[in-house]
Order: sequence, then structure tokens, then C-alpha cells
Amino acid sequence: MLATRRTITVVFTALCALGAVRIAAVAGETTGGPRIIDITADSDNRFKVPKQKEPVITMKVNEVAVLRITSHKGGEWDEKDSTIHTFTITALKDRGWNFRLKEGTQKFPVVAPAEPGEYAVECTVKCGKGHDDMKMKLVVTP
Ligand SMILES: [Cu+2]
Repeated sequence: MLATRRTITVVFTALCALGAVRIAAVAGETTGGPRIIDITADSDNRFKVPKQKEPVITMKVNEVAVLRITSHKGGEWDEKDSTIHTFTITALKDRGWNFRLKEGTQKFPVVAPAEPGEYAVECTVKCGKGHDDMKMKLVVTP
């Protein structure tokens, strides 16, 4: 009888611990974790950022964030791997800032550079009319 009660207590404690872990995990998704930055690479061959007249994103030096880029086909795309646009910062290419975009939404973890300043973003896939002007800016603040 005593043994049974102890077993029940152990099982109950274990279930409580599992519950606590799950709650922590859910809370982490909503409050913790890196900031998500939304960008659209649109079918009119322009970058768009919500609430921005000109497409600009701002990060702090060394900030870790996730770019969530939603892309739509323009008039042309790269037939080889069906890349429809790219999000490319030439100055930061060797640090991973060069993403080949496919139709739909993709997430890319990024780290802002240590040097504050303005960085030009461009699309390097010939995506049709407007391609030459398919540009936006990353502003890195101290
Ligand atoms: Cu383009």
C-alpha cells in the first residue's frame, strides 16, 4: 500500500516536471528567441517591408535575427534551380548574407555585422521588369 502510494507520487512528480518543460517551451516561442523580420520579394520585382514606405530593415550590431522572406515570381526566374529572386548583400556575402529565394516563405537566421552603417541589398537573379531596381537597405545601428 505504502509502495503503491510512493509510486503514484513519483509518477505524478514526473508528469508535473514534463508539464513545466512544455510550458517553458511554448513561452520561449512567443517571448524568447531571435526577432523575426518580415520581408516580401514581390511579383512586381520589388522588396517590401511592412510599415515601411521604402524597404529598409534595421538591426543592432551583432544582433541575431531571423529573416522571414515571402517571395513571389516575377516575369522571369532561374530555370536551373527555380530561384525567383535573391536577397544579396555583396559586402556581407562571405558572412552568409546571400539567399536564393523560392516561391513561398523561407526563414534565414542572420547575424548583423559588427560595423554600423548602411548595406545595400540587391536581387541577383534576372527576375523580369524592374529587376535592375530591385534593391533595399539594411541599416546597422551601434
Ligand atoms: Cu530580381
